[in-house]
Amino acid sequence: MAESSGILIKGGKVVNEDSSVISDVYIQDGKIFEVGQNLQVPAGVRVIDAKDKLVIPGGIDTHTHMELAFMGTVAVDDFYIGTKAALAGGTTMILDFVIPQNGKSLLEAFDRWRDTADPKVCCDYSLHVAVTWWGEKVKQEMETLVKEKGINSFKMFMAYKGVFMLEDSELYAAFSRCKEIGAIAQVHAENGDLIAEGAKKMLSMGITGPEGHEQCRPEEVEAEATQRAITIAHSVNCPLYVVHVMSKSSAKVVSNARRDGRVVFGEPIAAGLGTNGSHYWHKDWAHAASFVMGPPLRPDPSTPGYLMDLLANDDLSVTGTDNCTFSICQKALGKDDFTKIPNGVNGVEDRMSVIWEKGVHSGKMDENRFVAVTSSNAAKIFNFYPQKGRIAKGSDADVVIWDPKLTRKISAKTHHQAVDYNIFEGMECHGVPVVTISRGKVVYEDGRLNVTAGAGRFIHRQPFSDFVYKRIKQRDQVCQPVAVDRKPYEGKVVSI
Ligand code: URQ
Ligand code: ZN
Ligand code: ZN
Repeated sequence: MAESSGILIKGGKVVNEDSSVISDVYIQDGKIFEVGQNLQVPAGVRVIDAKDKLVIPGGIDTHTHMELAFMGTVAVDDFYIGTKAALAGGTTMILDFVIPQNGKSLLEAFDRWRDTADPKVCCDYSLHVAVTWWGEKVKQEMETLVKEKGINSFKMFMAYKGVFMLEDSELYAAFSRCKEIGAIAQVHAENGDLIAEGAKKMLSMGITGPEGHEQCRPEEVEAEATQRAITIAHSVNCPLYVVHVMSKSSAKVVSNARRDGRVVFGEPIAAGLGTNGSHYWHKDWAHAASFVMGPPLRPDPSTPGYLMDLLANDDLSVTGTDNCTFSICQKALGKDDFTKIPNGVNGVEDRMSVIWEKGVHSGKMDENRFVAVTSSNAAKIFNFYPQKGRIAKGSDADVVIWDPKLTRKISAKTHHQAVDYNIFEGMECHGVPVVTISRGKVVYEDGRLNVTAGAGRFIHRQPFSDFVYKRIKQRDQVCQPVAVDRKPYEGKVVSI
């Protein structure tokens, strides 16, 4: 329950994606009640001094997989621990994924995910739905999910052959359906056929370690699929969202497409912005395996800086984490065969600090762009802005008091996640949340969490987000191909 007595955040610098101003923020009944100078508030209101601190919209993580059953086991960060850790890191909303088994009902899977998550989440959340197979039933259920369940995003996999992967003709049909119902199409962009062949080749050469994982699916396998998805989406005039952009090659494909006017958004994740794939060659198997995810982190050490540069200048748009965590004993399912290492890494607790350190403290972006890429753009793309993603009168009171000068050292020894390692182990980050407020309740302060399982709400989203669909609609009006009006040909025709 949101605190009924109000909170006054005094003297901080309120940072939105488009402006920074020293201002008080008055919170009442879970909402931002007023933003302004020297606010007068009723007696009994708790006052939090935010002098020399930033007051930012709570982070929105666009991409998590809490307690996902995958590759023979279940991700250890569940909806309770995962959202608790998110709040400790300054993230106040996650967007997770419903992933139906091939051939199974999307609606039934959605209801199962809701039943699992609702009693456990400590912060607000929403769900994307994966289209893991194609048929008339899927087409119908996509419309029901949009019209009745508040879904406006669907993820199609171009990888995981034989498990989740769709063929191009199915992608064409699924994207067409997304366009009809006003949803955004998301893709896991890797060529699943090449991955399957590459993995067989690695294993046949006796390469069974994590170094085989990256080498069997190099950057061009990701970039090729990214280009293919963009081409298919553009052919049906459907907006596209490329999840976990992990390489320079695929990031270039996204930025070139945006420059060509395509409606496409690229989502780098904390892992790709904060570390790289050289760890796959680490001599310690457990260390190397802990970085295994798909698409892989890239060994080119210039990748994190390059992705951050593109994120800073809006070639890439928004950040998630793909938090899908398997402890070492689970990763060990693949100790003799890298294709059996459950794919996924951590990030949900550390995303905001990693991006502040590598993005803002490095001088690549300013505080306003930081808010855009960690919060506002997610709310705009998935159509719940400014309910979230902004410090403004009437918005949800998901607020973080951020200390840009404070530093913290990331470690599995101190993190709140369930997973027993941290891919950012030892990283010193400027930019630390000192207070996290979730729908008007202080849930994190002085390094201590005060959360309630089930306190989070499911956020319904409407289709046809203006931020995504305005150009699409304009093109539907003015860019339709038309037949040429000409006299019929009356000349000779060869006989066959
Ligand atoms: O592919 C995904 O996004 C899910 C299955 C998480 N695992 C991963 O390695 N990215
Ligand atoms: Zn994926
Ligand atoms: Zn994912």
